Amino acid sequence: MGYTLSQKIINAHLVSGEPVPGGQVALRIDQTLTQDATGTMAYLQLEAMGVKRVKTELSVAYIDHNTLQSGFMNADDHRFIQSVAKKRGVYFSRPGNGICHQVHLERFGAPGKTLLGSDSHTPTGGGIGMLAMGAGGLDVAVAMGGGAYTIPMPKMVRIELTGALRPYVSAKDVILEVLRRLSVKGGLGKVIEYAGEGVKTLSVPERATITNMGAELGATTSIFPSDEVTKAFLEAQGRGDVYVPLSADPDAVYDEEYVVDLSALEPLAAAPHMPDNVKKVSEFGKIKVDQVAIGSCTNSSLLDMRRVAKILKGRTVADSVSLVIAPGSKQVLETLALDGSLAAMIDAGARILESACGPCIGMGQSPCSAGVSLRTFNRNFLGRSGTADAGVYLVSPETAAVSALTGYLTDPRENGEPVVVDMPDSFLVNDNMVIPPAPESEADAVEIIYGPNIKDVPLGKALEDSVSGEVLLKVGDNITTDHIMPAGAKILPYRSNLPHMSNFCFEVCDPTFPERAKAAGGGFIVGGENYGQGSSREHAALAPLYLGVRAVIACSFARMHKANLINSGIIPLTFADPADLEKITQGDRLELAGIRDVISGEADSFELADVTTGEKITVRAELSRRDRDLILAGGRLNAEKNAMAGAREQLSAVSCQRIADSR
Ligand code: MIC
Ligand code: SF4
Repeated sequence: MGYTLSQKIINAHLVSGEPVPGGQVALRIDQTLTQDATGTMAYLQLEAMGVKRVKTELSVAYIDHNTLQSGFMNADDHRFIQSVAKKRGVYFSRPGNGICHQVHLERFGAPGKTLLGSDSHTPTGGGIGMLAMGAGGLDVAVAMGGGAYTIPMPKMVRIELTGALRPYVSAKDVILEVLRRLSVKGGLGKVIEYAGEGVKTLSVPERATITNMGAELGATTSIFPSDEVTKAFLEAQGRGDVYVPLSADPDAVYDEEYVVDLSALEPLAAAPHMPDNVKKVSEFGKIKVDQVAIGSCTNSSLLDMRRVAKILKGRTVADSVSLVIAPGSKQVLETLALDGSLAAMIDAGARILESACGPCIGMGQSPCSAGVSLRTFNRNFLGRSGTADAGVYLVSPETAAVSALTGYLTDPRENGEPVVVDMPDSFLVNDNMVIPPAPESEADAVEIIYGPNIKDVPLGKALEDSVSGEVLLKVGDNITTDHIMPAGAKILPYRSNLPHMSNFCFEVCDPTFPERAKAAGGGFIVGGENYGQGSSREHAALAPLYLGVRAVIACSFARMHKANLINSGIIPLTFADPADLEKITQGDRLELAGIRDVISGEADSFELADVTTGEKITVRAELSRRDRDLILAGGRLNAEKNAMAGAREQLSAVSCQRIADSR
């Protein structure tokens, strides 16, 4: 029996574990990336672990999320990251150089390598045949220190692509179609491999759009083969030397298989407020549009931008529409400036934003009240745009550009003549915005600079014999990390200040949650299916930890959030019978009697007592031995404290220093 493409990469990086269904695999990580919103925490943790120099083949710190810099906080965080990067051996991609995933694909990614990023859209690298996964900052910090990354061995899904896309139908429509079929939880515990004749009709940026939004399927990662198209892309980036051909064996066995006929696809859109709420654009009727936003790590490549420019050229954006465009990288933006595309965009009335995440994470450009915003982004979760009652539709760049001109959600095929753009044989390469680390011999002299906004990483406490408390919040299915720990211009600046940030925990669901949690001295959260889907942000576990949450009981969990809860020492429990969710009401008092013994042992199912109703509910601890040990210790930072050379001493020394500095 042959191997799938991801099984081959997993086998080549296996440190320990059994790569069989139900097993866990610890993988050697070749490359890491961080972005600034998760990076400060990751580097604080790296410092806490006492890692003198990163041990990966390549680690890059990007600044792309918090680039508004309203107030000193973000600028301080960036200076901190830059100083750690220089000292510890990490390349530093300066603000303005672009969105981490776009830049990494262009300048650093390599087929067959493993990449771990503190951002859920790290699987963008699957577009060039990398096994690229998102993780919480602590897991990335451990990988930088040379530690393995452990995941449940994923199931294998093959999506065979046939045919070729027709004009005005785009890679975004491919992944929207996959989301329509599989849903936002359809990829849980799975790797999605693309294969078939249709693959070679797709360029690398198109493949990357598809693997990028595999995050919205909840997949561990998504991957394309590395072939002649990959080779040409890497050569055009001046990096042909990293090319290796890679594909699945013809007799590889998959757990699930699907076929997507590219030639049968039509332009699609995901309606508010979930990326799988997908219909054909032509089926939506006449929806008036207030804002169009083009960019994000999903759709900001040169290919996307040139298509947009061509559609806009010589025309004017509709009176009622605000069109914003953020090209994904300096390379893309500079090329557009030189080839006249930028002029065409500006001339049509587009507002050009810097190469960064920007509106995708609510950093500006929030739509008007009850506004309709068409976005080429990957997430349309409630409130993420910064306007609570706005409706965000996820669309392709072609649909976005044509609709910006008409003022209505428009099937781009109505634009007429197909849009044909060329891709360069060689991209404009200038890495002057990437600062290499100091040589190891000079690293001791580099000072790490902390700002007063940077506070301690909260630490969990060792698990007690029994845990009891109130159900502080009960929520439904598909709760995202944007619900749990929202981002946006108001909150994102406090990513290194958990005491302040936690005041906004669950703001979208119930703004009284933080106060109530503090008053109750902590307790439980109860949720439905796919709890914690979306981003990798460990803040969605650290803020509840700070507020005293001891366990989350849900019908099922998203992979990264479950790992972040475990890393924080919060117990993720599932209902043995999901119908039991109905038996618990917010405010009930729950008790996990003898939980320490349960977690110390092997039992995976036991009873939770609802003291208020007298019900006994069977819950499951679907946890490996390693997970259990982390929870017993009160989280990963605690568990690894020996290896971390006095983590807490260092953290408190650092914080004493910071308190002294801020006085
Ligand atoms: C996102 O798209 O939600 C983010 C912001 O990039 C997050 C990371 C974060 O919260 O900092 C992600 O996707 O992991
Ligand atoms: Fe940035 Fe948006 Fe991509 Fe997240 S999804 S990395 S916020 S562009």
